[in-house]
Amino acid sequence: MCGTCGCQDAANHAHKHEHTDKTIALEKEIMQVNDDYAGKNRQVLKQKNATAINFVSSPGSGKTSLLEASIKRLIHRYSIKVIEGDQQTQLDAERIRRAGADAYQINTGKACHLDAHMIGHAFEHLDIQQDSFVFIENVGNLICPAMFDLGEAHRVALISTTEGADKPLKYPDMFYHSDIVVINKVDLLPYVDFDMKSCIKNIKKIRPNATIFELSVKDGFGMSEWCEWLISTLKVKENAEA
Ligand SMILES: Nc1nc2c(ncn2[C@@H]2O[C@H](COP(=O)(O)OP(=O)(O)OP(=O)(O)O)[C@@H](O)[C@H]2O)c(=O)[nH]1
Ligand SMILES: [Mg+2]
Repeated sequence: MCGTCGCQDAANHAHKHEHTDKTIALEKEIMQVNDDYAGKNRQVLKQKNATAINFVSSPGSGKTSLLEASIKRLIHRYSIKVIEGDQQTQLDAERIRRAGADAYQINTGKACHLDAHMIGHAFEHLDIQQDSFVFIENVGNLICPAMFDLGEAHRVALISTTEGADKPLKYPDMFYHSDIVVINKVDLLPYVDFDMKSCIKNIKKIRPNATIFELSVKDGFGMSEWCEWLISTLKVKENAEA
C-alpha cells in the first residue's frame, strides 16, 4: 500500500508522487529516536520504582474522568503525578490538580500524539516519588498515539459505550498495543445500541490476552476492581518493609 496516499496499488500509480524507500527509512529513523527516548524514560522510572501508565482513546471516552476518580480514591495512599497531552489548553491539567494530584500539561500544537521526548521533559517538571504512579493522558486520537512508546509499563485503551462495538476492528493498532482495555460509560447501556459481547469479542480478536474492565466512572461501577489492578501494578516494598 502507498504510505503517502493510501492507494492499494503503489506500483501502478496514475498520479504523481514518489514511491521510494525514503518514506520508510525516515519513519524508521523517527521511531528509533522515539524508542531511544522511551528507553531513557524507563530508566528514570526504574530508578524510582515508579509505574507509568499511558491512557489512550478517542476524544471524550473518559480518560480525564477516570484519572480524576482514580486519584480521589488513591491519592491518600500513593504519590500520583500526571502528564496531560492535548493539542491546546490547560483544561485537563487543571481538572487533575482539582482532583488532588500534581499535573503537567503538554500542548502538542499541530501534533496528534505525545512522544517519548516530550515525556522526558515533562519528568523534569514533576517530582516523581519512590514507589509511585505516573499517569500519562495521551491526546484524544485512536490512531497516531499507538505508534509511540513513551516508556510506560502499561497502555490502557478506553472505549466508551457511545462509540460503537466495532472500534477495535477499525482502529486495530491502538488495541493491539494496549494490554488493558477499559469499556467506559456502561451506565449508558440502556440508552445506546452498544453490543458489549461483540465489543469484547472484537477486542480479543485484536489482542487475545487483553485485560478488560467494564466501568462507569459516573456511578462508580467497576472502580474498585480497577483501582485494585492499579495498585497491583505498583511493586511497592510495603510488605518487604513491614
Ligand atoms: N455517562 C457517563 N459520562 C461519562 C463517563 N465518564 C466520562 N463521562 C463524560 O464524558 C465526557 C468526556 O469525558 P472526559 O473525561 O473529558 O474525556 P477525555 O477522554 O478525557 O476527553 P479528551 O481529553 O478530550 O480526549 C464528560 O462530559 C464526562 O463527564 C461515564 O462513565 N458515564
Ligand atoms: Mg481528557
